[in-house]
Amino acid sequence: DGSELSEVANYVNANYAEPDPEMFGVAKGRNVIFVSLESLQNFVINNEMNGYEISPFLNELTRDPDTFYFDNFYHQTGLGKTSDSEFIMENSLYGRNGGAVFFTNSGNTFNSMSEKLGDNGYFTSVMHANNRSFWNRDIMYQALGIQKFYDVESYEIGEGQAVNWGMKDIPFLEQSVELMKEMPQPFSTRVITLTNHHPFDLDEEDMIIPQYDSNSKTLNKYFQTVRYMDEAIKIFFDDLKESGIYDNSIIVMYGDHYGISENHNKAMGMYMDKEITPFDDVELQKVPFFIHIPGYGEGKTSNELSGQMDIRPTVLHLLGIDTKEDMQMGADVFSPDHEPFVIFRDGRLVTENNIYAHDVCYDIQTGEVETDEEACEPYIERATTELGYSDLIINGDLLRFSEEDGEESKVEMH
Ligand code: GP9
Ligand code: MN
Repeated sequence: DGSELSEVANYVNANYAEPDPEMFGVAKGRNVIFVSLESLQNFVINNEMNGYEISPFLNELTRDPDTFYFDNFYHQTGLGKTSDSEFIMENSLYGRNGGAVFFTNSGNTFNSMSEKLGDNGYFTSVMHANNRSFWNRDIMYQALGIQKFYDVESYEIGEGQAVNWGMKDIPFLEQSVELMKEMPQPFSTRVITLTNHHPFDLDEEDMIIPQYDSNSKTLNKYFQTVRYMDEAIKIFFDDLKESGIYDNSIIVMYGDHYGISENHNKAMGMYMDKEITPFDDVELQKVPFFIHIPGYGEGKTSNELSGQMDIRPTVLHLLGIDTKEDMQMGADVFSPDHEPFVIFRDGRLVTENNIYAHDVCYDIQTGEVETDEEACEPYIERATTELGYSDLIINGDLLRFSEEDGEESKVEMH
């Protein structure tokens, strides 16, 4: 009921991080183009495989003055995979423990980033060349107040333009820019890539680098599909520049979740030249996070410990939109008060000094078991509280008590 909501609100308010006035509104009025980078883990960035650069364009971006690159940033998804990442960045709340919140709670009231952008005059959409009902997106997008879903029917998939799960990233992104040209501005859209998806199949002609040579076919092929996606993003930036959309936009890109599961630890161990422990497993959950602001000039690589929960407040603040009243579990990464603390859906956690995984508290510097027995305790308690509050909001549909207009929105299909 309402009293549970105010208990959660107290917790959220206590953790609110005031935006940095230097950053608040630096992208005010611009379009925002989110790019969900399928299965992209951070370990490939600025790294190579048997002498081949894996992600040359993204690597270049890490050194680009118009780009902030976060190299200590974690995905926080659970079983809902891509859909969980969408849920997290829209709401700054955790997905469900046992299943995809996109299926279990699509009837809830939310105060999503898209809805908020819509209230601020933005045209909001998602672009993804898959069936609209996959992950229950068509229904959940209504609850999230997304105005239009450019699903597979918005795209023309020519001969040779599909592989693996569907439309290849290069033609998908090319056609997406064409569709963006028709959008009313300012717009906010989330472009969801697909080619770098398990089992990482590619057509011969799209293999820019060779496969790796471990005992895991999955890992071997992963490097190739990452390389392909990187090429697709490069072309996407060029197309955006050509279209004239680029200068008045910001481009926010994030890895949605891991691509290489623990089942491939032996092969990962060969690649990383060490045995993969539960400690390493946590660090492997880092995904790249980029904020590209054309013309900004003061971007850098940030080592701030952060995660997907932080996307919503960070981006809204860059656009000059306040989030003080919002029920968010994350915080603005640019805020001086941003707390370096990341909680996973399964209860694992990362602090500045420790990683906690499967009942063991590790020293983050050495990867060895932490000698201070109490080091992780307060954070474990915080994690339990925070996950519990997020669940309370979702299970109790508590945000319906804070809805002012109570309007039902309708998502338009292709
Ligand atoms: C499917 C795409 C991939 O539409 O989002 O889903 P995933 O399996 O990564 O959750
Ligand atoms: Mn995915």
